[in-house]
Amino acid sequence: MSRRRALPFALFLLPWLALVGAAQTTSAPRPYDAAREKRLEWFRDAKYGMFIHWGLYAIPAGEWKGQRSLGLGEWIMNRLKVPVADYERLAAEFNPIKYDPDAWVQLAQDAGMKYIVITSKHHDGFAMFKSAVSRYNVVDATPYKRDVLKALADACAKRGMRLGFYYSQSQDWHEKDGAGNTWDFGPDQGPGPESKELKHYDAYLRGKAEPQVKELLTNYGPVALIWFDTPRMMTAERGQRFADIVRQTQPNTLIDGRLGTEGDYRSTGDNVIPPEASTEAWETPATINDTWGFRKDDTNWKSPGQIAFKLVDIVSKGGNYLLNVGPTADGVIPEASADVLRTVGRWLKVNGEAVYGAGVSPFGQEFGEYTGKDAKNVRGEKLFLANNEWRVTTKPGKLYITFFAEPRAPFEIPAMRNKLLRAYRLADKAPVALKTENGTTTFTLERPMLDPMATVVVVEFEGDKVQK
Ligand code: JFZ
Repeated sequence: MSRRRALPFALFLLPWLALVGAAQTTSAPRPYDAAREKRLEWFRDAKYGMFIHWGLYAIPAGEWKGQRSLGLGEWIMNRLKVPVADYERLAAEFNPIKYDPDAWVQLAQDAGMKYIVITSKHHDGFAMFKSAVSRYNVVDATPYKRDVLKALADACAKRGMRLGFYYSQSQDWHEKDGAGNTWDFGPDQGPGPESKELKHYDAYLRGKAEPQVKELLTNYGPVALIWFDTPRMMTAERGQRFADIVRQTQPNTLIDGRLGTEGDYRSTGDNVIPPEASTEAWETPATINDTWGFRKDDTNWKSPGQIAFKLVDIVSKGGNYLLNVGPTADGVIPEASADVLRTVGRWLKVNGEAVYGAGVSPFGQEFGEYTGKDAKNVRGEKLFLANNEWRVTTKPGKLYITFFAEPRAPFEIPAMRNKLLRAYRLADKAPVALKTENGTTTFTLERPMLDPMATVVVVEFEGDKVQK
């Protein structure tokens, strides 16, 4: 990215870097690494993935012994300070008889998603796979007795879907030496700037987290990526131990941006879409409602139009969209969320050329701007007023202009020096007339718009890249 663009992007990244506590403290472009670029090739083209948060927390689904727990469904153990001895008993109830991994993969494909990332072990410490280092896993501790990740890996292999695993490397509320469980095992660290570690954190890392990551990379075929998270107390040295396990076991497996040491791509804050484009690989993890793990009271599903906009917005800024679903304890992805995904999938079937493998916007004015007033957003940052009416993605010799609102005036193509050749609607190839006057080219999109949710106009130009 250009220097002019790099600064706002860097400022934007700082707050979430602080939150994540990652070792990365700057978003300065990293030195070119040919091996990393090679690993990232599929990821950069894929653009759209399915995140799945599934675990024991789907049983309480936001309510513990009649008490509603606010916030993220998968955090219920922490929010209500449920003792390990009580929470553990959920395992004896976990019996997802409706689980159909083929149906999940089919849904991801119908949705137009190109990879799946599923929680293998969330902060609650429960492994959704057979593990030799902890009996607290889906095979050894539940009546279901089957390895749900293995079944998903097989379904993915059969259908040509890439599969990655979320693994909470740092927080493990089930283990006395893991990070995070202060209610059973006391604080992780002492007070003051020294914040001396009070647990045998390395014993947990070496005894459970590292061997389990090794198991994931050994027993489930090719692993597209490992999605580490919340790197508490993850020093560079500890992070590197995980990175070494990944590289030594499966050299092509990607590492996300929340390991605690440099990964292959950057992860933004949850549901955060940056205001500017970046050519570095990045991903926004996002919820389809307001929780990751299933909550029975959360049906605040984003609409297909909102999701289509976020996807194109992200792609036009160079990122990937990892959109989450939260299956029930029975093993069902809530039908209302599946419907939303399939609607976006139908749009992608017709308009996917503007998304998969597409490059960033050569312009940027369409993203919006910071307000000149003193307004702040809910994160306390200077308010960015996003413009959500249209976005631009690119391929050699082509601009894809996606309209999320119907243009009611001739649309001005932002200034560029390349000769413009022709324009047409992507969905039906209907020609769109270009009109050039005083060096400005406009077109008028027929009303009503072909697809009121989002209509793409392709503008072909001379040369591969936009010259400004
Ligand atoms: C983490 C988890 O704690 C959460 O349960 C979920 O799995 C989510 C995908 O990741 O939560 C985070 C991590 C980082 C940020 C926000 C929430 N962040 O950087 O803004």
